[in-house]
Amino acid sequence: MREIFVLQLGGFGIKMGMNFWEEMLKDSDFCNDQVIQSNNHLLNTSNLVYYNLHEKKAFPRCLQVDLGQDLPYTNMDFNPCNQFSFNYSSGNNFGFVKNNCSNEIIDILLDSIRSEIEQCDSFQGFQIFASIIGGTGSGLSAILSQKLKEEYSNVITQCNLLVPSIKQDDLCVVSPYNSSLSFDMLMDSAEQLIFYDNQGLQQNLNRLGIQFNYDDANLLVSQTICCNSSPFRNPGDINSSMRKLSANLTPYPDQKLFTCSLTNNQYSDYYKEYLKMDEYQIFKELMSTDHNQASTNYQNVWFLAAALSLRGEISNKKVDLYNSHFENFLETQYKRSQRCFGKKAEGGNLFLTNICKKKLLNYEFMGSSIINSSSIADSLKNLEEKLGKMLIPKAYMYKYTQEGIDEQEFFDVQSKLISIYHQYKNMDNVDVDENSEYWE
Ligand SMILES: Nc1nc2c(ncn2[C@@H]2O[C@H](COP(=O)(O)OP(=O)(O)OP(=O)(O)O)[C@@H](O)[C@H]2O)c(=O)[nH]1
Ligand SMILES: [Mg+2]
Repeated sequence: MREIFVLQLGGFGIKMGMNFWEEMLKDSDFCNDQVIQSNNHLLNTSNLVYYNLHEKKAFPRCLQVDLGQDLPYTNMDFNPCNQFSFNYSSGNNFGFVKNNCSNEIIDILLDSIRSEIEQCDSFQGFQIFASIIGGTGSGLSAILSQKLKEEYSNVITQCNLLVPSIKQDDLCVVSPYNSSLSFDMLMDSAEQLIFYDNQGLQQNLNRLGIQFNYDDANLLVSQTICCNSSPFRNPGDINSSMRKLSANLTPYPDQKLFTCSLTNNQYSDYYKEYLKMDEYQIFKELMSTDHNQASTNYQNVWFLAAALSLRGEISNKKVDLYNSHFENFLETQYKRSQRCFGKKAEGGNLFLTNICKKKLLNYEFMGSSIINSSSIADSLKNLEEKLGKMLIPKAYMYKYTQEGIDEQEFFDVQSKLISIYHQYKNMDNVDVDENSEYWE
């Protein structure tokens, strides 16, 4: 058993996480309102990664925290000991959360996490769901990730983060401050940072003929996380784990920023279309900009590594076959890797592909990807530019300095964003024969 513990932090983290658990339930063999007769019963189920036994009920293994408001109603049962709402208003301010939550509240949360982890058999890591646009999600994810790193240094922390969109403005005027300060701490403490943004999610929904709304956007993200983590829960060709994912996706320590795509979803019209798809199309979708759930562009970028999680009756032979469809593209990417890693990558090196034969509901095929590409430079540049614009007049900065954040911190974070941006961009400049239009 390799358990994972989920932390749902702030408004987005909690709402999207609720969808995630509903998806997980569809993918599991028993419901959480079923009374568990014995530990043996639980041991025989495949959900152990996500469920624990408490008062004869199996609950999602998670912590849900919002500072300012009550948690939303849901049909599912969660362990009440792991649900927290406090009478604070963060004022959309990362600084307020960092200053006011450091001791008292964080200790309560850590106790709760500790008691869950103690019950685990072979704990493998944390998944954090949060938006780093507002105050609560940005502050709590950063502080908790740092504390967890100190206490559980040998496990993996994967952060699924809603970040500011590139072209759309956020509802929160101070989002550049919150996102940058949180990003800085997460870079030091977490192993995987996966970016989603509402512009990217809107693009996906519009493609399916759906107007953007939070419920559908959250469903899309939750299904993607569910599919991406299915190799950890189900038997597959490679015995996957969060650590294996990290090892394969992260060639250099700072290059741990990822984007995600999903091929299929619950919308029936689209599903019918999807039935006609073959492996070639699945693969193409997983690598195409219009399926990217962040608003970064895959054209003319370098794919450092990708993990594909495929579900359904897909054979290894077919996977090899679709690799051969993309010979030109792969050849370009391989040449890049030869320049950058001193070693020419081969199919298996670039793509960590996991096939899980167990279907999810009635979906014949579905697949998701986690991609480490230099496209993420778009998102970093966006963040740095928005931060830079606010730093010149130092707008709203007093609200953060009042909470104990030093002015210099903002400028240090800006330098860090620029430095990581250049690391990705420099890789793009490796001179190889381009086959840039291939995916679009
Ligand atoms: N896709 C999606 N985006 C959301 C949702 N809720 C909020 N957002 C976006 O995320 C940003 C941050 O919102 P929250 O997650 O509510 O913020 P928070 O972490 O609770 O932080 P504060 O309320 O500022 O303390 C908002 O400005 C919205 O742009 C949601 O359910 N789905
Ligand atoms: Mg909130």
